[in-house]
Amino acid sequence: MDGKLQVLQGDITKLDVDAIVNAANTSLMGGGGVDGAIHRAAGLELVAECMTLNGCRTGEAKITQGYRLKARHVIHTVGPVWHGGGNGEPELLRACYQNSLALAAKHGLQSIAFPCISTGVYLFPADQAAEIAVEAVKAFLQTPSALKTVIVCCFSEADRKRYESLLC
Ligand code: AR6
Repeated sequence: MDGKLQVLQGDITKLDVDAIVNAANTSLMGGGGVDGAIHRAAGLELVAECMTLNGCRTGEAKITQGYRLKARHVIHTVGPVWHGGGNGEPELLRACYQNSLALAAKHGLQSIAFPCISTGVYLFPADQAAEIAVEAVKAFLQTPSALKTVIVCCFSEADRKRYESLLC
């Protein structure tokens, strides 16, 4: 592998990386969960830039500056809402990781941190989401790009252990 996948437990808004990924909604106007935490920490300039982006479709990704965050950029992606798994949810979640990584690489970013997209209020089953995330990141890291460090930033101990068990 060209780059490295690491697992951390903590608050993604505190990370000093080139980009943190936001588990946003299609409006990009902010919300609860990690989205709310990122907007609170970044300040109102973030929502002002988001207003210029015309939203974001599920599975796609858009980039902004990081404003008051330590992270230089925020990559906003919209995970699928879980409706039982037969509505393309796994493919859409994989696309969130792939499109966020491709956007980071296109901008020459070297480090990126992801939350556990869709596994909060969007109710994607955590085990399946973690498998998809790890597979998508590992596949991306097989191809040469500027990205050297990919972090999965777990909020809960349960998520951290879930990812650690997939990586060992
Ligand atoms: N740092 C890292 N992870 C966090 C943090 C944090 N500060 N806060 C929460 N998490 P969710 P979703 C974890 O619900 O399921 C928003 O309202 C959380 O424990 O934030 O993709 C948006 O606007 C969980 O593991 O995102 C959308 O409407 C993970 O982040 C909707 O929620 C994702 O939980 C998106 O739902």
